[in-house]
Amino acid sequence: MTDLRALRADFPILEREVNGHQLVYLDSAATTQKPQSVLDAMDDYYRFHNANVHRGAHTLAVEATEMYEGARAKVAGFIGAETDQLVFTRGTTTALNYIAYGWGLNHLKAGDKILVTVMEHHANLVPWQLISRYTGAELVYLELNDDLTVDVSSLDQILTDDIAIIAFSGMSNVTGALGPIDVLTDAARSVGAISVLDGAQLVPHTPVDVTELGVDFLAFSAHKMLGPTGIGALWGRAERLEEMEPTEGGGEMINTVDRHSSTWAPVPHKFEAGTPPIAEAVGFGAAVDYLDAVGMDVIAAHEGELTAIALERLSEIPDLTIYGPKDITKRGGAVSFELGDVHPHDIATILDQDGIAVRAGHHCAKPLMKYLNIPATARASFYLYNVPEEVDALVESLHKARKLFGLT
Ligand code: C6P
Repeated sequence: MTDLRALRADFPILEREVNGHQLVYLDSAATTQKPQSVLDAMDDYYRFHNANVHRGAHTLAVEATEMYEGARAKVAGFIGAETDQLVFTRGTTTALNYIAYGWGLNHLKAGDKILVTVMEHHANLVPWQLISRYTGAELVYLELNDDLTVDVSSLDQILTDDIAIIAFSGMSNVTGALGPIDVLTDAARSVGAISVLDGAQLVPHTPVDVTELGVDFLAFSAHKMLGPTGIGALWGRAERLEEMEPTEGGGEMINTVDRHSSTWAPVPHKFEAGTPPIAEAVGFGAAVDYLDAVGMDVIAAHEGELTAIALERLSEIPDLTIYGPKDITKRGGAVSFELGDVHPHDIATILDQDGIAVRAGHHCAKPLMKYLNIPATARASFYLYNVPEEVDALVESLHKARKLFGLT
């Protein structure tokens, strides 16, 4: 398998112990660990260049602005985008809210429909529910196939001119199922709707080029791709960003301000009101540098191999149910499971005693949990720094949990 083992030395936290065991970090879908280069970039910014951006003529202000705008160019380049089509946001959630409020509120009307899928994260559902309330638009759903991929067989009946937005995830944070990106972007185009891709779990794990994707908007978070929390990105087609209203007003985002009205700075600045997260942007830039140096193809292949091993080893454990596609070509590396009738929170607690970090809960995907008729799952998720021995540790600990809970 693609051996990225040497990279582990770049991640200081992987050396620590938890509960007397070497940390086994299998919660990268929640947030990823950070390499030294990201920590150093942010530290260097604060130590030597800290100033506010776009405002001052002094040397530090110029350097800070160059670092902030340089980070924008790096992140845009990472997804094949033009630099001025990349808006820094607080994360995926904020980016999706910007689209919902900035585009949806100004373009939707009663009778319009917003098409989503049952596997969406709340970040790609609740903003649309709010906008539906304000505009009278209606939320409609695509259901799932038996393997928990999105069922697009009913698209022909659902697709009408009333569909104004199709908003969907590139990869489910619960089941790992990949979204039918091509089918849904083609569908959107065929009825004149806009397409919105939640890339929170896609962009960190596979090469993404917006010039090939065909979507109108893409949202993603730095912290899920080796970068810091508090920053993410909204990419949009130039004409869509022009059509979109700013959802926050304040400093930095204006062209002129009179007593009763204002005009906006050009995109992307019209969406970045106030002092932005400058150190975080610098860290985001360092994170995409790191990912680029490893190669997104290499990362995708590594995770695919690791996920295949995990699926095979986990399915050997009696009483264990995996929720998600078994076909590795239809999925990424978020693996949700249940062990008998043991509550997933208890599973996570037992695993933690062995130093293994997994997430348990509804994963902010309650409609999906309801669809699966379960309250929660335990979830292991992988990234470039994970190795097969960590899958072994997970499997061994789950066998222990079975015994502890009297599953024979
Ligand atoms: N999922 C998880 O453990 P933010 O919080 O804004 O960075 O990302 C929100 C988000 C949006 N879409 C998908 C598919 C996601 O997985 C997430 C975040 C984390 O699964 C926290 S719930």
